[in-house]
Amino acid sequence: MFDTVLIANRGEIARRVIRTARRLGLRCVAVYSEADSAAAHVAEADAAFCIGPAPAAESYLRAEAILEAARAAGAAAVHPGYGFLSENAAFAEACAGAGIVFVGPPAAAIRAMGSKSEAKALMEAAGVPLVPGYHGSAQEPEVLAAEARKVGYPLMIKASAGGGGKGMRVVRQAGEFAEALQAARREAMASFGDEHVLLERYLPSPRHIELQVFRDDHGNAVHLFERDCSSQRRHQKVVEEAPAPGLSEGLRAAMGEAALRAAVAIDYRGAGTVEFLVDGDDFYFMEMNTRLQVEHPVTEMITGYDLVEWQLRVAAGEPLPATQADISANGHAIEARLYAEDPASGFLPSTGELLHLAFPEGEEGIRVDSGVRAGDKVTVHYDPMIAKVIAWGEERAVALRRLRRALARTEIAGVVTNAGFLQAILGHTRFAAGVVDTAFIDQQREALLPDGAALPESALAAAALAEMTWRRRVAQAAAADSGDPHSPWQLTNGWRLNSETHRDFTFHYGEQSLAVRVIFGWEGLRLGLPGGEVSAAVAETEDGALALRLGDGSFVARVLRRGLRRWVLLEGQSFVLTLQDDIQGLGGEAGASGRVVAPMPGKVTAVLVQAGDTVSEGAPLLRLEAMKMEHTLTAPHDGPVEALNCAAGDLVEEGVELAVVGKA
Ligand code: MV4
Repeated sequence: MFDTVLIANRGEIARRVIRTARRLGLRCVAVYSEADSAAAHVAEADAAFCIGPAPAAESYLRAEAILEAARAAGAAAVHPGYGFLSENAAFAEACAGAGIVFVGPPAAAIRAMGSKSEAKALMEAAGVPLVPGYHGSAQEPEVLAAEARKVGYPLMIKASAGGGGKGMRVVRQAGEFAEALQAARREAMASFGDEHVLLERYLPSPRHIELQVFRDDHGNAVHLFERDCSSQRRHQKVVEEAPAPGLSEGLRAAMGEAALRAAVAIDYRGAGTVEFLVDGDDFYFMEMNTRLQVEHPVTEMITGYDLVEWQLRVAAGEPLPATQADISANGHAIEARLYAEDPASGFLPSTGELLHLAFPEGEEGIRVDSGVRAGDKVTVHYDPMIAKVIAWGEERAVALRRLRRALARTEIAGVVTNAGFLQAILGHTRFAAGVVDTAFIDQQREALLPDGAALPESALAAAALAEMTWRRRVAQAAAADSGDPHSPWQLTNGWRLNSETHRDFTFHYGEQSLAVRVIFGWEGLRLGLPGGEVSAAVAETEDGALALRLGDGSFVARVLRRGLRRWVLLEGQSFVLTLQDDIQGLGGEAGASGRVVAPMPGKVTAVLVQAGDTVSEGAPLLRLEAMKMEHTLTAPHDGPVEALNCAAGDLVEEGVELAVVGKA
């Protein structure tokens, strides 16, 4: 085994590889971009090398910089993780050229699977079933049209160099073929620089079932059963599980054998995945991924093996740790991928700082693989996956319940996530019944997408009570500082003033404006909510959450604040509210320094002053459109506008300094 391994990746998979390498006693070397200098994978490594600026093309994709780091660190092996350089044959070759072991298959095996047409020809020769179609080298439109007639309709045109659905076209009838061919070719050329296509009979709603295979240098080859990854959205996997529900033993065995034939045919080494389309009792080779996959934990949970350990052992020339007869599947595992993306706005990635991040720890049958910690930023530079939450159970229904509960106990503030979408998938009757195919998510869009429903009153109440609690704490601290023992803020028994008092808050949620009155009554707190008045109580828990009572119901929520935004975490969901306030009232940051910062990400719609103007306190400086509202940012005090760092039309991040007002 090697002494030192370099992990040519970041985030969740870099941490995952470090975990196993460390357990095996290896020294772990990380590489990182300038944006990742404070990332978890860097902190956890024994040594780390910066390999360039944030864009992946200038850092994680720079083979030369990574090999230089490997040489400098004395690494004997490079683990590429998934994505980035993991399926780059030239990188695998460059590692070999530098005398460093690439933890993955030989370059030739990567190349063999890189072209769909050539892969299909190899698989056909190896006796692996293919979707009937044409994958020849002749590409003249007349030849393809004649082949299309043989395949029959509906059919699919696929870019040979493609993957992930790019350059794919469904053709329903012969009359549409010529035009679809042109379009598919254009797309293939633009995406891959290669206009070669193949034709296949179209399967309207197949399942995506993939086999985990492993092969060593000693002629041993095994499979570790299948994963069902049919729950995909735009070719992005969302939920994966092992084993595939309802798959017959006959089909499972046949697919396992076919996957091994595929691995042997290309003289494969290490971990690989053979993807199949399954249609009833038929299965067809789709493609082979020559790397460890994101969803490998479900296989680990049902087999009990550590696949990263297997990868490292095989790369070091050791034989596979188990034979096919040793390997059995135990129970069921389901994985859900938590992404920083907003289902309500077409799944746009959501960037920002993770203000709070907590996963259920140490629960039976639960595993969480995450690449980030609270305080880290989700940026536009990398994949927005926050974590994989994986649950195991003796029975599928148990794994499913455990996963749903684990997601409900996951708390994420600072970015919008797909947690609600995941719960909707996992809670769908078809998912529970285990009859999901690749058309499921599209077909069930309506049922799975958030309906933009009203904010739960409990979330609004939590926001108001958190605000009250926070302001009281600030005021108490101020009173304590002032040393006035008679200040009402010194009272520790609540708010016993001479008469009932109240405090009004207005929050914005989407398009809605919601008023809440917190009433400090003789008999205790009451809340005036849109639905009426209700008695209330609030206490802080040890870990900073709020234990709340509303009428007869009790619940726990957590409220995080950033500028005027409030993240209310409740039952695994997060609600983003904006407190209506005069923005200069935010004071804190702006007040003393004269800095005027964006209280939330948004668009500057107007700049009302010029640098050098003299303004007085409260004078409007800029307008910012954010969270669907327009805010006026005002001068924190009298003085000259010393800096103006934005122009109308600019998109600004939260916390960015927009202007500075100097002292008069
Ligand atoms: C297909 C198909 C139906 N018939 N091929 C999509 C990604 C690419 N790697 C293969 N894909 C498909 N190929 C034939 N002949 C349907 C899909 C497909 C799909 C496959 C797996 C998982 C999700 C999918 C979603 C839409 C379409």
